[in-house]
Amino acid sequence: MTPAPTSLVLHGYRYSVYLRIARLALAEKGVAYERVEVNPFSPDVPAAYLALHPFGRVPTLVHDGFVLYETGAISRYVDRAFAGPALQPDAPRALARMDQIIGVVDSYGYWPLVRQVFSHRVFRPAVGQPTNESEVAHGLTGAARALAALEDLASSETFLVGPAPSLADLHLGAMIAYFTAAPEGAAMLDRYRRLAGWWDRLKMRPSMAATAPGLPVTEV
Ligand SMILES: N[C@@H](CCC(=O)N[C@@H](CS)C(=O)NCC(=O)O)C(=O)O
Repeated sequence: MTPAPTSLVLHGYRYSVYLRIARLALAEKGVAYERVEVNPFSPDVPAAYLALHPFGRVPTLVHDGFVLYETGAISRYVDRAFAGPALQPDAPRALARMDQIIGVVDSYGYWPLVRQVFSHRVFRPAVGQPTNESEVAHGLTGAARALAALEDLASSETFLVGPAPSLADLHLGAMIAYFTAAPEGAAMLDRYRRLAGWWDRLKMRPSMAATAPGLPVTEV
């Protein structure tokens, strides 16, 4: 019997770092999918999307009717459900380190790196909104703390937890791409030797180019 065709749909906002993490996982696995644009910051998020994601955030993946939200769950599912290079190490300690780095990035990195430094220094000016310098300053303080912890956790191998890219690289990479778009962010990353070398390697991967969101040139 011929297997039923697979439907794989990723809902998300083009400028979302979390959407990009899911897209990076799909790109690294070489999996084709359909994208549906949803802006979670708009006042009228469609009811059909809120039925998929009760918190109204992005992304959400729908695979043959199986609905999954939370980026960490999506990227781990993509890694397990599809063929392609493994994005999670087998060794318990390397896997624990990967999970730890993802947790640190979500809990202590996202807000200062993305929502404070990138949003206020890069995104908001690009869409004609005012920058709050105190958000940038607080973001730089928080970012320094997060990057110092991540510098300590990063392996001395090619990628964050070993010789091959893992979900930790994709999680942090999506955020560092935005953070280093701010001049202060790029200067700060240079002070962390391991992370700076890691980023020089990671940013050259085809998956990074394939998922680059670009920057808005008009108001969103
Ligand atoms: N814990 C969520 C976080 C996702 C998230 O915060 N996405 C942002 C965009 S990068 C969002 O939807 N923000 C909408 C809002 O804050 O209202 C996940 O891992 O998927």
